[in-house]
Amino acid sequence: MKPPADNLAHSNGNGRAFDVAKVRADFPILSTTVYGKPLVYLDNGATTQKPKAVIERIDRYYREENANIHRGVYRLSQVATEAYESARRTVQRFINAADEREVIFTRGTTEGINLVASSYGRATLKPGDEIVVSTLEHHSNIVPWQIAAEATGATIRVIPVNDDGELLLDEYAKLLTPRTKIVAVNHVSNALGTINEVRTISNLAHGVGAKVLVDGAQWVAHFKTDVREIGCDFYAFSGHKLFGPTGIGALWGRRGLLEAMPPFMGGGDMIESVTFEKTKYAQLPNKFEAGTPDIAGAVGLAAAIEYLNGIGFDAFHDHEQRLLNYATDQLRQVPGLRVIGVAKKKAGVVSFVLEDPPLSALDVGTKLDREGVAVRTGHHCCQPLMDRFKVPATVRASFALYNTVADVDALVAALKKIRARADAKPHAAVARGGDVQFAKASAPTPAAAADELADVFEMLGDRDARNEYVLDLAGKLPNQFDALKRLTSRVPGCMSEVYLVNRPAPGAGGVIEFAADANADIVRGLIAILQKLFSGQRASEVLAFDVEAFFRRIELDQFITTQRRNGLAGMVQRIKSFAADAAGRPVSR
Ligand code: 7TS
Repeated sequence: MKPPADNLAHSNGNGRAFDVAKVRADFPILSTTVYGKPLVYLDNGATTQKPKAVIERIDRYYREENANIHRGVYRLSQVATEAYESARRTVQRFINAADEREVIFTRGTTEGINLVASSYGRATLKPGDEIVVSTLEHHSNIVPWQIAAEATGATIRVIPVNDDGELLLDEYAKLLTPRTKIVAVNHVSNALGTINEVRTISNLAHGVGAKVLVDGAQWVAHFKTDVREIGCDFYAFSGHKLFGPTGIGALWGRRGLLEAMPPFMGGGDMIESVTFEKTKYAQLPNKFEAGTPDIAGAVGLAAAIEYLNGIGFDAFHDHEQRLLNYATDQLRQVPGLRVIGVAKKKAGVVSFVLEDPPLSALDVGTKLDREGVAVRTGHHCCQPLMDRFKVPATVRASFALYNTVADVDALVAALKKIRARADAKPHAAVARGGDVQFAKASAPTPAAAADELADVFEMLGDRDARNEYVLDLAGKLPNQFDALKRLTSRVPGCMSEVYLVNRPAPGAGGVIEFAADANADIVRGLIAILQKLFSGQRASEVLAFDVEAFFRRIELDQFITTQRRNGLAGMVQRIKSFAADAAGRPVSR
């Protein structure tokens, strides 16, 4: 496929020229470098970058307009109030809401959904009622409903997807009955990019009297939003995925519904009068905005919307679709790459895995980072969807209006390089069937092993050198993933697959050994570190060793994320439990 010429100004077919270079110049971060390489930012699904117009507007707000709102009689408070309320009207127009009072400022999509699940859900749901969500949902459109269901006795039903990642609307129609009270679906799937038929979904739900919440987190930055045209009852989105600041978002709801709903949170600014006998709540929208809101955030969000309006959605729609098609086509040229989610209607998101032989998403993401390419790896807060596609994680590139063909080329070139290097690398000995290799002691005690490791870390000094060392340890760990997978269950808490078995060391009383493997190199390196510390050591010493203190000592948090730490904690827990059994003691946590 010939690369589309989107680095140059071109007409989008609607007669409006879209000049991506000009747009890029509005975003200061896009001209920065990482590891000396130009930043290729392809994680817009997680958050978008901010144009100068937004950064400068927030700056101006704090320099010239800051005061608390809705309460001061003085001039500055009136200026701040007007900036905040004018932002509400900007959002109202942006989503074509009928009334500005229908726009509630929230911290983001998550809070908007929680507001509805908690207030509307708990006030209306009864035992036997049903909430319909889809397989494509982000955890933030699943868990709040589970909490509401638990509190009320309602149950959750799930719309299935086909192998392309499209919702099965026939199956959805069959789920709808008079018991259905709420349908909650996203407009665009963050993990796969599928665009959902929210208008049809709303119509069908209304046919059985259910209310509909649409999670617009991944839609609003890419397509025009019209809540009245969709016909839903609630619509939630986040400012930070729309080129605005973090910590601000909006929930739109039909006025009648919002008026009937109880408050979500209590506090200042949401009341009309308070006595110890009876408190009267304020009118919309204040009823749902307890406490001092993120005023600067709302002002920044309005600046982001105005910035986008200045460009026009029509102007960059074709650009994003062209990038999506080009990326999908180019990525398929990478050996062993499989795209997950090939819906007919998609936003600019490509999720993929590398197979034959598999490379873990985590390792691919880490290596892409070294090339300056920022992508998201993991389950994308969509674990049920990952289960549906039988993958633990994917690598996801997600585009915004400022991305270019050159960004796609950089991603694809880096992936080809990663693939070629992995294929060329000799693998450590592979254990078969029963002959799992257990590690012997690396030092007389865990404390002595810890001192040795700490010395190496100190000598290596910087984060990069330490990272290399951990990857080097990974390279030396025997490759026994399949054998261990057959022997034992997965260690919980880790995004990559980790298998770990313990045994009493043959011959030596009270000594334990363990073997483990994972499908991500960095995790294999961590396994090697744990083996150096604990394998071949006395169970009582393993139990007594303060592993958290050791992790702090080697500053492990410098190069491992919280999620990897959860996995590490899962491994430590399994080793310590076994040591406790071997020593005949309860495990202390
Ligand atoms: N709904 C969808 C569809 C999302 O993609 C996200 C965030 C949320 C809700 C939650 O938004 P928040 O602003 O309240 O956090 N999605 C992602 C993502 O795909 N990668 O990081 C965050």
